[in-house]
Amino acid sequence: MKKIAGSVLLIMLVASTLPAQKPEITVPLRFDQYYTLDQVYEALRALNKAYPQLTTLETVGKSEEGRPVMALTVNNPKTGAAMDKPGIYVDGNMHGNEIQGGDISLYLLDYVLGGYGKNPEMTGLVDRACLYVVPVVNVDGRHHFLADANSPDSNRSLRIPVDDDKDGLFDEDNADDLDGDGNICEMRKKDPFGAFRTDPEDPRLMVPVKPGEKGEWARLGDEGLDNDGDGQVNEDGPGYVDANRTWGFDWAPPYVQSGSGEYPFSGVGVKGLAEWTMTKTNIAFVWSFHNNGGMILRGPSRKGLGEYPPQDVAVYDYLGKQGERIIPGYRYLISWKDLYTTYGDSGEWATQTLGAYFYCAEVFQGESEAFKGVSEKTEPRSPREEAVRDIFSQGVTDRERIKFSDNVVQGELYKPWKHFKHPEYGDIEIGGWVKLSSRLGAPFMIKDLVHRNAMAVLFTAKNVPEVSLDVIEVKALGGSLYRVRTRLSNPKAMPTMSYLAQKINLYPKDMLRAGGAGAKVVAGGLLVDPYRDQVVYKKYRPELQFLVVPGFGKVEHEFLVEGKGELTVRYESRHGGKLTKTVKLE
Ligand SMILES: [Ca+2]
Ligand SMILES: [Ca+2]
Ligand SMILES: [Ca+2]
Ligand SMILES: [Ca+2]
Ligand SMILES: [Zn+2]
Repeated sequence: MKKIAGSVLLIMLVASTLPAQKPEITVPLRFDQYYTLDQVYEALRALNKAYPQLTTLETVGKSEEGRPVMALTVNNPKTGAAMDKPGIYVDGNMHGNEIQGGDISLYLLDYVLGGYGKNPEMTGLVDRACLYVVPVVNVDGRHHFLADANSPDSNRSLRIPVDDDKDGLFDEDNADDLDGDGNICEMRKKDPFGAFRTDPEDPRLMVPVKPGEKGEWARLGDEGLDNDGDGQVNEDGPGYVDANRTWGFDWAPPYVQSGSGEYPFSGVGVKGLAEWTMTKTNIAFVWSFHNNGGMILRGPSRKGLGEYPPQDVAVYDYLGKQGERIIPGYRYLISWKDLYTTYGDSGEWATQTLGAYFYCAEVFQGESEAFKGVSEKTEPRSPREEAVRDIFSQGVTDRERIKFSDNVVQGELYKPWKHFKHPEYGDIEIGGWVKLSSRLGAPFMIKDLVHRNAMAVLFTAKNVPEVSLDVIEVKALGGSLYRVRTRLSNPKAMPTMSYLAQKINLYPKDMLRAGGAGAKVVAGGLLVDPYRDQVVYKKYRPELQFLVVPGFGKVEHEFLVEGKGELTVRYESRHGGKLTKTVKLE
């Protein structure tokens, strides 16, 4: 007895000297598990603490349940103010269950900041551009998805009560975790008239009965009870206001677009985020991360909005095709055409009101859970067929996925069917895919997913405009008259203003001003042909020229200046930054 008591005491002493149960989050971050919401906050604080000169951490809004929506801005103030540089904005987890975007955002931050001063590509990017990252938009959603019992598809909404079945009660009948395992799985009941029978290949799966075949199982839907006794089971869960259908451009009421909310920006966290984003007029490119299907989607989000100008499509195509190479298996597609129509989504809002380019990435593909050897691969179908079947993991059968679960993650993705005494249905079975499955890759696959998606972001980030201003000629024309020619060039894919923003006249174009204390611009205009000295002169105020610097291109101007001394040429652009050059008139 004495000896046992002594060893217990020793264990207690050792335990008390061990570090606290909750490990502190340290930089560099790890990506071997999905971060909980609290860990996302902790990781952002850790990044801010590790790189205080390069980062600003802000709360841009508060959710329905009072949780902060946080943004980390990466900018090097030594090379200029954030607003004077092209901006790249990244967000994730707008849908509560689509958590990977949070982890991709953290990875991107960790990678860029960790590479600063070590990797010349990252140093160069941070020094010339500004990165806005909001890892988790639907903060309540991420919290509840991971903390509560859910299925892979549940808990998408903002926490705004909505009476889905219009019975006067709000959110009165959510799914119920009957067996208390933290997952909302599926219910089934033995029934010779059921529409399903046991899969002869794998008895855990079911296949539909063919005409004339005897049934075996009735599928009863998500695990749960009729909480309000209205005869329906799980008919009114939390919400539903969809954070990605409530933005203020091309919004439509719920009878047109389900989940849009009672009015645009009815979610307080999303509204706060939108207000903050609207002040960041330097944002040239926006990425929003969702799951799933392995897609890089561009707009328009609705056919009726019309195709974007061809020069913008060329930018999207160039970046999107590179994205397909960086993330093998992903497809660059058009959202309304290849997926579905949406109203009031964040992408069209960013495109049409911020004048940014936009991609929505639907990360994770069912193919990554295929269970086939090289020699078992079927011939690829046409790209269009491949694209369609891949959406929502249709490319891999449940027979393959369950073998993947069995053999690659030792059964962790699927709960075998187990008997349960249901108060309404009687003897039933509960089983099926668990919460962290289906749309969410197993933890061992997280690193590959977050890395490749972050690298696709970086390719676009490196292609925001990088404008140089050069005075290419100062020529004395006799008397006190000088001919001054300037060149604005941009070796990157994106122009300094999208062609859509130009088309809809969204905001003033870039400005180029020339002037000096003793010098007056008497004529000025676009140099359309430097070889033949062809200039299109601007009639009024020739000292101020409006222009756009195209991607992979240049724009040249000519000023006729009268006077002496110095001439200063200043360039100012929302997406192209600010530049100044001074020359002597001689
Ligand atoms: Ca209701
Ligand atoms: Ca509801
Ligand atoms: Ca009910
Ligand atoms: Ca229920
Ligand atoms: Zn989504």
